[in-house]
Amino acid sequence: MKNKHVLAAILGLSLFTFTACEKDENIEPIDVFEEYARPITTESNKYISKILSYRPGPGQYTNKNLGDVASAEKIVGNKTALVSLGAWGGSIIFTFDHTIYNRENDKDFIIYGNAFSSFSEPGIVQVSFDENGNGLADDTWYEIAGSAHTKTATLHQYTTTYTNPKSDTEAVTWTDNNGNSGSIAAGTTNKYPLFIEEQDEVTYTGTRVFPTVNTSGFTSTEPLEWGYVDNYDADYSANGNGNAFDIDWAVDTDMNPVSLEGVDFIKVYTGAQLNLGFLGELSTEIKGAEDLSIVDVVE
Ligand SMILES: [Ca+2]
Ligand SMILES: [Ca+2]
Ligand SMILES: [Ca+2]
Ligand SMILES: [Ca+2]
Repeated sequence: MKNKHVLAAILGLSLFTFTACEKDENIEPIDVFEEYARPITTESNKYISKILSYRPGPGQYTNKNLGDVASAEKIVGNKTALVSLGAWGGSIIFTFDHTIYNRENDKDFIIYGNAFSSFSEPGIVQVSFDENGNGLADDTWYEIAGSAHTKTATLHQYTTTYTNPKSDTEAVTWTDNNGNSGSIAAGTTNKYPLFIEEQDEVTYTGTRVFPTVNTSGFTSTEPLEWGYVDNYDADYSANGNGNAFDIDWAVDTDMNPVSLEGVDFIKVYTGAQLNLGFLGELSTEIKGAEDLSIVDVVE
């Protein structure tokens, strides 16, 4: 190194260029996945280990049982609790005690909901790898593009702003980035999430899908084909009403597929904005989540 410095002083820029090239050849690029993936061990648990964020939309359960922070915490470590995400855009972010590995040609995790054959409330999934290794979900998010993501009615880069009525008896009103507006029907308590930081209004961002609703007779909602939470799937109806996801379904913001070796963080948000009359607003529920990639390592 010392000699290089002396030579650099003599030869100037041309040698600087030479040493720069030499440097590039000698330094191996960091394999971010190898560096920061949290391995699966015999001690690893297949269920959620921690809730990182719970920011529901307004809703009939919001601020109450099924819609408060305590309810969110209960989905840790099992698949039989229940938390509601409220109206469109309301979300939860959770992690596991290890990285979920992307299994080749196989699904990688299940999220459990409470859908049944005539009633689905599709939630949209996003995944993220802890690429800066700081344990925080502050990395790039990729959305799981389910069957409805390519439908023409689906709204991408969609935002909705909810306003806190600061009243127990007034509806929560909303406006979106398409110039539409609406409200979450009033009840006897304020339906705006009263435990999030934003207490005047909050803006949620994501994709909005449009499940088919039948209002003749008993109100029912049809499941989307595949790729959503709380969305009836006959294959899993006997197994806690889960929906299984393949990390290979993840896309970037331009809907281009991305290649991820594994994910650390999963976000789920309510994917539809629908008033279902006496049933209240459509809201995604989650009972827990389970890593499937763990079976490759731990029997
Ligand atoms: Ca996979
Ligand atoms: Ca991070
Ligand atoms: Ca619901
Ligand atoms: Ca539900």
